[in-house]
Amino acid sequence: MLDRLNQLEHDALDSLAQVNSAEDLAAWQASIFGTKRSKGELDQVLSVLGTLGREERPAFGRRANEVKQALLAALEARQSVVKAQELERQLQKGVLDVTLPGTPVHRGRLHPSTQALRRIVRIFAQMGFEVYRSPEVETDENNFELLNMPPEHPARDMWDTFYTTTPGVLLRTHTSPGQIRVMRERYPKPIRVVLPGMVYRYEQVTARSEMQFNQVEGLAVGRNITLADLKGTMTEFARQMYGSQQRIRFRCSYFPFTEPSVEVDVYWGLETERDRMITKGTGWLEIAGAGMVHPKVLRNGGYDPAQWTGFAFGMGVERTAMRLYGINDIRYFWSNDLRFLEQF
Ligand code: FA5
Repeated sequence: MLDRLNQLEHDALDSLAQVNSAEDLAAWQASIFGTKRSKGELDQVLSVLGTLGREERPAFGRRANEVKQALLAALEARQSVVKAQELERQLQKGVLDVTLPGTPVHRGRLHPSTQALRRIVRIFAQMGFEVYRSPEVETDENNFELLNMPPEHPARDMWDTFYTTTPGVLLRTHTSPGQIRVMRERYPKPIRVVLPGMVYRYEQVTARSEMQFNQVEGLAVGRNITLADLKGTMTEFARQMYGSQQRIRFRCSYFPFTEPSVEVDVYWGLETERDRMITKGTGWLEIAGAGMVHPKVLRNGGYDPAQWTGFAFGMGVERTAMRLYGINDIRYFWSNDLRFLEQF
């Protein structure tokens, strides 16, 4: 019986030495060790164990184990040889061209609104404005009341508002409530901050208006700040953002929280029907509302209007980006179309 084992080992090692491919290797393994469905040669030899006499069994068992281990070790060694051979063959055939570029990994990038917002903030940072973060979910008090719009004030109609189910809590319609937060925190120091972030309005969406958009609020409070400072700041901003060729204008306007109030427009052009829609037929695109901080608002922030003055502005980030990149429909920003997003 031991002879049969020895013979099996000898023959199996012999045939293994002839194996040169992964398929042949698998076939060899199945023939010796068997598969789920069929017995291998080793099993067949081992099946005689039951027929052996008591004295023969230990020696046979020990030897059978040795043979099994030897064959497994040989299989493993052959596997690495065959693998190396296969790689060598593929290289010879030129199947694997290691100089080919790999599968490209799609890299994300910043959203055009974020890019524009950062650009705006960078320009103001150069002029000494520091970034101040304020929340998107606000109180009615900060968003309206302390900005000189008591309940039932008709000016509230300028901002159609998303209210939450908690009374007195809403999604901010503009970044201006941040003015109150900064003033209350910083009093009695002079202030020069910008407040960037998303705002929400229950509005009809058109080529020039969205339901959600970013604003950058600016606030400067000091001892001798005048409208000339506001004008100079906005003019310098436009020069840095668009270059000195860009025409801008200041138009009289009304906001309950500034006095006097202006609107800042950039020249867009008036050639196509789309230009007419975007600029309301004027050729000018409004990018910001602004003005001198209303005395009541200064007081609500803790600053005595007899001693302090200030200017504020609220700039639309997507509008500003529209002019910068020549985007003629604001709806592209949130429509999540890669053909648009990948251009930035
Ligand atoms: C305001 O929101 C005032 N809080 C601005 C302000 C701040 C005035 C500080 C005075 C002092 P207005 O609603 O006009 O104002 O919006 C300001 C800017 O946001 C607009 O000039 C425009 O650029 C942008 N904007 C307004 N509505 C939309 C909209 N629906 N979609 C996209 N951008 C908008």
